[in-house]
Order: sequence, then C-alpha cells, then structure tokens
Amino acid sequence: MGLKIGIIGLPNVGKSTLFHALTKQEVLIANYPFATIDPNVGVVTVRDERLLKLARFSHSKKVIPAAIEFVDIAGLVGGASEGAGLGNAFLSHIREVDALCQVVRVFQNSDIIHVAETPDALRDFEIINLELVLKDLETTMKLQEKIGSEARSGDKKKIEESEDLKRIKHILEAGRLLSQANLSDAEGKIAGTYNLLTIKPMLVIFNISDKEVSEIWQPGEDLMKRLGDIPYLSIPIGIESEAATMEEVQANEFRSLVGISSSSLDLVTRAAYGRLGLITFFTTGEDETRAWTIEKDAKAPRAGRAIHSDFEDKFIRAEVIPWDALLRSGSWAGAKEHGRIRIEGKEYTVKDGDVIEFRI
Ligand SMILES: Nc1nc2c(ncn2[C@@H]2O[C@H](COP(=O)(O)OP(=O)(O)OP(=O)(O)O)[C@@H](O)[C@H]2O)c(=O)[nH]1
Ligand SMILES: [Mg+2]
Repeated sequence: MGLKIGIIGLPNVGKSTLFHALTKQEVLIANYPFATIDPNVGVVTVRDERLLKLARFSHSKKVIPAAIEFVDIAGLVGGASEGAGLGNAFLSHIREVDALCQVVRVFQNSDIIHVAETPDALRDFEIINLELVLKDLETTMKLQEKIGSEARSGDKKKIEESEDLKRIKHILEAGRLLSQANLSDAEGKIAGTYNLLTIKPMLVIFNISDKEVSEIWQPGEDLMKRLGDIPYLSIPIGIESEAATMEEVQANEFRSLVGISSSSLDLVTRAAYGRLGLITFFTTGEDETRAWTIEKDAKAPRAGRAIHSDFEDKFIRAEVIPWDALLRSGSWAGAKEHGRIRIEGKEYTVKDGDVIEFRI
C-alpha cells in the first residue's frame, strides 16, 4: 500500500528542511519564501526493530521495510485559495496525498524571514487551516450546485448527497476542519469521494529551535484547544536536518548536545501510522522478512490482499503468531510444536506485530 504524506505550511518555516531530514535528499533549502515551487517527492522506509529482529531470526536474505512517500509542497499563504502567493497550484498536490503533515514554525530567529515578520504558532496554524477550509467550501458549493440540480429530478441518492453536503458546508462555514467534525459515515464518504482537503488526517510538527527541546516547549492553552485531537510533535528540524548527514553515532552525540536522546524523526512515521489507523504485520522466511501495512481492524483475507490481489479471494486460513512469541520459541517448528501458532479463519482481525503465513 503506497502511503503518501504531504508536508504543508507557511513559506520558509522549514518544510524542505524536514523533507531533507526525513529522506536525506538534497533539495533547495533557502531563506526566502516560496523557495519550493514544484513538489519534491521522496520515499522513507519505516524503521522497525521488530522487522530486523525477525530477519535475523529467520536468516533472511532480504529485508523489506514498509515505506512512506513524503511530498514537500510549496508554501501556502493567507488568500492562497483565491490565488495569493503561488495560489491554487498547491491544491492539486495536496489532493493527491493520504495525510497532511503541517509544519508550524516556533523557533525565533530574526535572520530567517517570516511572511508575517514573527512566528506565532496559533495564528500561523489557523492561516493554513483556513485556506484549506476555504478551498473545501468552494468545492462544496460547486458540488451543491451540480448535485442539487440532479436532486431536483427526484433521484433519491442525489437528494441524500445534497443533504450531506449541506451539513458539510455548515461545518466549513464555521471554519472547522472536516477531520475534526463528527461526520456521519455518509458524510465522510462524500468528503472522501470528492477529495476534500480538510477530511485528510493531519499531523502537526512544531519546528522548535535547538534551545527549545521538546521537554520545555509546549503549545499554549489556546493552541492546545485548537489542536483538539490532532496529534503533534515538537522537533528541532534544523538539528535533525544536520544530523541526517552524519553517521549514526556521531548524529546521536550531536543530538545529545541539545538534549534530544534519539532521532525524533522516527516519531513522525509512527505518529502518521497512528493517525491513519494503520498497523504492521510481518511475513518471514529465509528468502525475505517483510513488513506490510494495513488498516487497523482489517480481517485476515484483507491482509492477504496486501501481499497479492489473489490472496483475498483464495484465502483458506492463516497461521498466526505474535512476532515476539515467535522469537521466544526459537523456530517456526518449535512454535508449532508448542501450539503457539494459531490457525485463524476469514473472520480473524489482524493485530499489530502478527507474523502471518497465508494458506491459499
Ligand atoms: N534556525 C533554524 N533555521 C531553520 C530551521 N529549519 C529551517 N530553517 C531555515 O529556514 C529557512 C527556510 O527553510 P526551508 O526548509 O527552505 O523552508 P520551506 O518551508 O521549505 O520554505 P518554502 O519552500 O519557501 O515554502 C532556511 O534558511 C533554513 O535553513 C530550524 O529548525 N532552525
Ligand atoms: Mg521549501
């Protein structure tokens, strides 16, 4: 499953710097707004200790981690939905992604230009959200016109869609993100079908300075309220970007100088998984050990489909064992002997960390 995350935010807040830290790709990082015009795209493999331990256990020739694609999108400014700054070009890039990672600048540094002179996390966060909301409002109104005229012919489905759109519009008019409003299944489906921007799960990264390590900096009360259930991380992106160019030992020494224990970047992928409701299961053997990404609550046949489209229909049963139980058993045969490998059918809900062998 290709998972795509878009990095958004005001210009010059450190989006490309974060992208560089994550993907280690050389991109234009510059102290002027709108340095990025065309999006940068890079794939990051998800670091997972369980995968490495399983691969060692199975003496696998190949290790295949899960991957996330990051897209570094051009900066947005107030009025972007109506064409200000680089205008609407950004929107098509945002439409394509599964989740949004919003970078909000916290670090103070008068040498680094800020489009509104000084950073203000709450205000800046609101500017970006408002642009997304306004764009969704525009899309919704266009849809209402189209679907409304179809509904007048008496089409029952269109009448229902029209009602759903009305409520969606209401939420947007109140300036709220759809992801934060309790949408009904039908409303959620419409928002997804028409690719509305604010239904996409969001994750916020506060770009803190090297002097404000995460233990110290916390969002203020108003900002916390506005974040609601949106997960956030505080990361000194500048530090991580520099550390990205070093060997691991050296990088950790460098991090410890500013009081961070290990790479905070791993937290980004983990938070993204959590936010998107994704889990990992494994397949392991001498040929390869591989991590697979599926939705939480997926049943075993659906998990099979992650491996091969055939596997869902041809699914007979799955042999399942939690990864750590397998390691403790010493071998697959040993685990079998001790009855630790369970035989599961079509109704089995896959758990994070399961090692699965499919019988088809
Ligand atoms: N001091 C400090 N500077 C940073 C940090 N992160 C980024 N910068 C600097 O801020 C400037 C802008 O960084 P970019 O990563 O290019 O910003 P961007 O958000 O991609 O900007 P646009 O592409 O123009 O929208 C560069 O000069 C960076 O070196 C940080 O954590 N601390
Ligand atoms: Mg950039």
